[in-house]
Amino acid sequence: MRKKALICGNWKLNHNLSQTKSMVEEVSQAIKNNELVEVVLAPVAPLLFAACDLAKNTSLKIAAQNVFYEQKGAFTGEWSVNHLTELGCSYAIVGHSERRQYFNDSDEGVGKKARACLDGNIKPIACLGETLEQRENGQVKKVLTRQLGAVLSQVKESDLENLVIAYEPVWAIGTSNTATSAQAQEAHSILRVLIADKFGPDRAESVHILYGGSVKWQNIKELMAQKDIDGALVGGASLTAESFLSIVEGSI
Ligand code: G2H
Repeated sequence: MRKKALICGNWKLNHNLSQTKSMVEEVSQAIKNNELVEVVLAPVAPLLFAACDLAKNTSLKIAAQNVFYEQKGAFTGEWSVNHLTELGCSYAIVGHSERRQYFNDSDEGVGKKARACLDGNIKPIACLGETLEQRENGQVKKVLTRQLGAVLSQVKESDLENLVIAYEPVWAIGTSNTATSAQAQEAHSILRVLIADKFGPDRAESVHILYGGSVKWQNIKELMAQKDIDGALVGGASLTAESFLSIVEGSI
């Protein structure tokens, strides 16, 4: 049986307090009878408190867009997994390509963030994916192996059902160049096999592997029809309730 689809809206640096509140209310209301999709929204960090408060007692889950791997100490500007747990977050995105590109997130750091999440009952959504140059140089498998290896080195077999991987080819992010469903499936299959090589095929099936990169209502059905695509990480098209909900609907 196919596992429950997971659709996460990554708002990046968008939406103020009132926009966040009204979208959390509208989305949580709209999905209240939907048991087929795990629906997650990731607002900016300062608004997580408000979002978690409004989403509690609903089936909508809230994600942080980032988290640090240390629990406390002299790390100005950071927040820990414990803070996310206290707020009522369920997920944290780690290693998004924008974090890797602009804030120097490293493979090793992403692995440590995933470990910290798993230790604190926050499900990590660990992002990875190749650049256009790497794709054109035939390095997709090599890059995915390196990036996923850094995460899997921190993961135990018992963590797998709480681990989410998001394949986001950098060349498809915010560009309207969605990967074709065949390109996405090929990459997801590489990732599934890498997980199976370490933990066995049955256990590899329990990991959600999301696709991200210009997902919209027009392409979600075809993406979700692929064997190894279990959901989507949605940026631009998650910014209005109407657009995001049409993707949630289309994922079923
Ligand atoms: C990739 C994605 C969300 P978009 O960054 O993580 O954004 O859907 O705008 O390409």
